Amino acid sequence: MYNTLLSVYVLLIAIFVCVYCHSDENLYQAKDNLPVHGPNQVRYLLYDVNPGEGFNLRRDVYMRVANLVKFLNEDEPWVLVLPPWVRLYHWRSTSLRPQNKIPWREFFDINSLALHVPVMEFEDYLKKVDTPVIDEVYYLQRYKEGWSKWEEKMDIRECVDPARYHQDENGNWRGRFFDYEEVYAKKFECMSAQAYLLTFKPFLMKNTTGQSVFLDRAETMIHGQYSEWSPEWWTARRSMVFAKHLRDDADWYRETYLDSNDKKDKTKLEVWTKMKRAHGEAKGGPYVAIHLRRNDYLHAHPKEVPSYENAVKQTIKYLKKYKIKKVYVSTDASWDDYFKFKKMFGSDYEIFKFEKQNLTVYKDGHLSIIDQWICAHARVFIGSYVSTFSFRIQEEREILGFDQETTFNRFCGDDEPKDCEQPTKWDIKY
Ligand SMILES: Nc1nc2c(ncn2[C@@H]2O[C@H](COP(=O)(O)OP(=O)(O)O)[C@@H](O)[C@H]2O)c(=O)[nH]1
Ligand SMILES: *[C@@H]1O[C@H](CO)[C@@H](O)[C@H](O)[C@H]1NC(C)=O
Ligand SMILES: *[C@@H]1O[C@H](CO)[C@@H](O)[C@H](O)[C@H]1NC(C)=O
Ligand SMILES: [Mg+2]
Repeated sequence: MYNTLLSVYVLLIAIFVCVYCHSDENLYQAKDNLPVHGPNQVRYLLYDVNPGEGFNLRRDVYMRVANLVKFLNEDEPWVLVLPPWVRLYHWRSTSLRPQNKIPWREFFDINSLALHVPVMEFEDYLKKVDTPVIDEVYYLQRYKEGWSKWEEKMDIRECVDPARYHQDENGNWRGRFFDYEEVYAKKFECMSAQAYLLTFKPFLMKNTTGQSVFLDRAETMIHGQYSEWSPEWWTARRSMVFAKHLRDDADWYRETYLDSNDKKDKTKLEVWTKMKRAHGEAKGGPYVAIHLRRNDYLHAHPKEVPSYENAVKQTIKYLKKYKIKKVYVSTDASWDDYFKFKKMFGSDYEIFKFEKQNLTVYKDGHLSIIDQWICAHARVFIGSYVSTFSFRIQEEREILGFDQETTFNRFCGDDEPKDCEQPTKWDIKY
């Protein structure tokens, strides 16, 4: 009798707990993720990327550096210091909130990143070190003489490009350092490199001695064997979960305008270390999402960018095939262009684009992420040719478990064949 009662009790508790165990509240808890060694033994890796690069290539560079830090931690405790976001080339909207010195937590879930490697915001690094100093800076660059056959190599060399760093009267090195003017470095070198991320590990362990090392132009470092085809790349990618406040805003929009939520769409998020979906498990919301890249893309890829008329035609083909009436438009076009485009669909379809609903002030990076999250949850997605913005959406859909046919689609340019070459299907690897 007592035993039965007890098991009923246990069952009730289990049910009660499990109502919450799957809720999206606090998927990722803060924990002390720094390596458990004496504070003086921990070393810090900092990095930056060519200022001209956009948001979504930067996300790929993060994966390279994160995996380097992961491999370093197999032998020594290193912490990855997250480079604050500064105003990027595409981030032109002027709002009351300046688009510089943006910490990573505004865009990504730091506790999720920390399940992959130890990470720290730059602000926290500055608090930790007292003096705003970085011990060693290496500016990665090409080989001046070029190359005839590709081989891995790295050498300290004279700077090829005009110096981005200079020595002040005290012998300290000054540079951009994410617009933190007080920050300086003790040592600076240019390093010509043609190398995989793993090759930087022995260099950092043996050739550098400072507690903090900064690799500038980190996009020079390439994935090598840890590319999109590898589980290591996907592990780093899966850890890049968007910040909860942005997921929440995008989810709210899906529910309010697109009749879409995780329960119906079978897109419920779990902690990424436990999440493993088969293709086709996710259904997605009843809308076609398109990423229509404009602006600089019109000049960079004129042959592959469709006219608005043609983009409407191509979208309608998908709407008919999947018997859907709603379109979500993610684009960097102006609102004027968007309204023209929207009209071209006529009255048979409903067209949507995220706009702020209240006093929440979004920066361009926030809006990119909200657009990407909404696209990632659509029944079908159509992207733009070789856009890293589209690629990141496609990966998100791989993580959520969509049928690949609904993910790896792109618009064809007006003069391309109607069945133009579609994007490579990058299989998620666990
Ligand atoms: N909100 C929003 N921004 C976009 C969109 N497409 C491009 N952008 C902006 O333009 C930038 C494109 O640069 P990048 O991320 O490098 O992607 P790529 O140039 O398309 O490979 C993004 O980071 C955004 O700031 C879009 O569909 N929605
Ligand atoms: C790193 O140190 C080794 C051993 O001293 C040396 O051979 C190598 O050239 C150094 N690498 C660089 C990039 O300086
Ligand atoms: C403001 O709008 C966002 C979505 O755009 C929503 O998530 C949030 O709850 C709204 N806040 C208030 C106070 O209405
Ligand atoms: Mg770009």
